[in-house]
Amino acid sequence: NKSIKLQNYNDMVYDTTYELKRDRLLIDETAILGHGHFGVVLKGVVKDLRSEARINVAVKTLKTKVDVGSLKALLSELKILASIGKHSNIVNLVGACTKKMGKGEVYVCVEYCANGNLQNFLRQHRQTFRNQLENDVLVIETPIRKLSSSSENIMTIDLIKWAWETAKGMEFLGSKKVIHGDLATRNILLTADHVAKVSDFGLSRQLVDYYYVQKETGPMPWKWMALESLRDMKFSVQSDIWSFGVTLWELFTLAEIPYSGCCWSAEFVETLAEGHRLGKPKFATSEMYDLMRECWKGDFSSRPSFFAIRMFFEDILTQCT
Ligand code: ACK
Repeated sequence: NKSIKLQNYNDMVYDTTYELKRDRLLIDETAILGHGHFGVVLKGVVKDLRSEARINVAVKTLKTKVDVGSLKALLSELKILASIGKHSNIVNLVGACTKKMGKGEVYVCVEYCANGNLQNFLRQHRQTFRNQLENDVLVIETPIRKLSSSSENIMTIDLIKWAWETAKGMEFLGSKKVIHGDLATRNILLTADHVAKVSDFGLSRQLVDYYYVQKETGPMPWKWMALESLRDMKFSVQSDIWSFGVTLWELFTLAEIPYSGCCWSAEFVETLAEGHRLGKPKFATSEMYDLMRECWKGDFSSRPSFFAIRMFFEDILTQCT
């Protein structure tokens, strides 16, 4: 009988070096970036104490001050972000206002990612996408590059770069024993330079033990969830690998809806258990599709690691440069 210890947000100490005095944060109340798990995400600017530099941030706020569940979730995200340190492929914490605020009021400021979420970005660039696959072989005449503007055409090489960057972010999270729990292209953000960063740690947990069992049943991203998560609500780094596989599938279909037309049902879980999986994306090689299928293995211990996935894409990129 495995005892599952979940590092509770209450046990985790928030690193107060991240605490921002409220007057260092200027919030643009009119600039709503979007709606998150717990509330509105607003655009803001944080003034650096020493250099007087101004950093663009996304400010996460709560829907209502009385919603204890959302407050807990936002504090949990804050504490995880503050404890794991920074990585170039995660949306890093800039600071937070938690003290001397109204009751139940918190502002969590994270790096601003000017190009929004990857799902929207892919959909917006579908029409002008340049497929670089010919008979299942990548034909790359342009080496890895920086997109010069957001209106530029995207190509297969860009999808590969975003897959690699996401894998690096997830490898980092895994090394900190953090499971994301909601990995999907909607939760990957693109910076002004089109670097992919893993975002939205609202459902994430820091593991003490091997896996955790979800107790509360809220809305679940079931199309991205591993078989063992759907059946037994078990989450682990390996269940994040499954979700990564679905995220790859989204990338290489330019953000089609997985299992389109399918509704949540017990039969859905049954068909997965019987071995039914998403089909090969139009813009992926057979090798990439094989990798996705590895991520969706029923036996979670047979799935590849984020290290192996990162290396898979790194190898392709080094061959292209
Ligand atoms: O792609 P979007 O319109 O931009 O949808 C989401 C929405 O808020 C809910 O999460 C936006 N958002 C969240 N975090 C950030 C960020 N760090 N930078 C820019 N936009 C953000 C996001």
